[in-house]
Amino acid sequence: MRPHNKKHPHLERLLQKAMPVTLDNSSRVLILSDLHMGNGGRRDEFRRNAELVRAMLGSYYLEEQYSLVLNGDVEELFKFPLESIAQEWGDFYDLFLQFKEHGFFWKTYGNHDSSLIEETEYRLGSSLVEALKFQYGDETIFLFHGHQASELLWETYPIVSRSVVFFLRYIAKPFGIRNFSSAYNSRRKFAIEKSIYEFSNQAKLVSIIGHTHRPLFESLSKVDFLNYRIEELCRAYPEADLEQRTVIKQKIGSLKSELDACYKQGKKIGLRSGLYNTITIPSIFNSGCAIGKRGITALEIEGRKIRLVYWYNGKQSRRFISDRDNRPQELGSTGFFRIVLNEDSLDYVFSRLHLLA
Ligand SMILES: [Mn+2]
Repeated sequence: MRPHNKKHPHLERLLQKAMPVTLDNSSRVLILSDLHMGNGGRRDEFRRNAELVRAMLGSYYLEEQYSLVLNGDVEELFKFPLESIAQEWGDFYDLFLQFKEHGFFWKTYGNHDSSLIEETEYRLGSSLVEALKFQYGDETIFLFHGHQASELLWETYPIVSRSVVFFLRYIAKPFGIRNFSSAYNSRRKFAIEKSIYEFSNQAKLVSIIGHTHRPLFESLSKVDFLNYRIEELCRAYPEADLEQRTVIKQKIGSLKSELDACYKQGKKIGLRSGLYNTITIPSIFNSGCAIGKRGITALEIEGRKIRLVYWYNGKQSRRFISDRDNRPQELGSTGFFRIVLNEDSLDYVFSRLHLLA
C-alpha cells in the first residue's frame, strides 16, 4: 500500500479513482494532448495541424498498432459548441475509435472539455475518464490532464518564488521549439508542474500531463548527456579506423561547442536551482500540445522505452535542435516528418525515481 499523500490530497484521490490499464513489454501507446478542436473557422486552433494529425494517426500510429490516449482539452468547448466541433471534425472521432481495434483508446478530460461528462450524445463518451493509471510491472504511470493540480494551489503556494521559475525553466529544455512562450510567462503553470512533480516524487510514480502546452521530458540533463557522449566517443577513438576517427573528431568538435554554449547560458539562468539537492527526478512528463505553430509534440511508450517526439510539416518548419543526435524521418512522401527529441528506458526512469526522490 502506497503511503497516503497528505500534501496533495486531491491528486491522491484522483489517483485512487483512476482507470487501471496494464502495460507489458510489447505495449505501444501514443499520448497526445491539447488539440483544442473548434468549428474549422479562423478561431479554430486545431485547423492548422489537422492534416498532420490525420496523417500521423492514420498512416503511422494505427499502422504500427499503437494504442491511443488523448490526454485532455481535445475539444475547445470554451469557444465552440460541441455540435459545431463534431460536425467539422467528426471523421477524427472515427479515426480515434479505430485505435480500439488493435489496442485501446482512452480520453481524459481537461478543463476545456470537462463538460463532456454530462453529454449523453457524445460519440467518445464510452472512452472518457478523468485519469488513467498504467500498471507497468510494479510501477505506476499516472495520466491526467493536469488542471486538477490547480485546485487549492494558492493555499499551497501563495507566492511562487523566482527559484521555482528558474527550476522549471531548467527542467523544460526548450528543444529549439519556440511556441510555448505562454507557459514560460505564467507562474501559475510553473506552480502546477511543481506540485505534480512533488506529488509524483512522494508517491513514487511517474505522471504524464498536458495542459500547460509545454513538453517536459527529463532524463539526463543536456550537459550530462553531452559529457557522456563525448566520453563514449573518446573511448571509441583508439579502436576506430582512420575513416571512423575523422567522423569521431568531427562529432566531438560539435558536441564540445554545444557544451560550451550550455555553460555560457548556464551562467545566465543557473544550471541548477538547488531546490532539490541539485538532482532532477524524471517524475513528470508532458506531451506538450497539438496546436504548435510549427508542429506537434507527443509522447510515445514502446515496450520499455519512453520518447518525446516532434511531428512537423517539412515545408514550413525551420531547422531545430534535437537533444539527442537523431535525424528526422519522413512519413512516406507526405512531407510530414517525425523526429525523436528525447528517449529513455522506463527502467532507468523508475530507478532514478526510487533511488533519488
Ligand atoms: Mn487545459
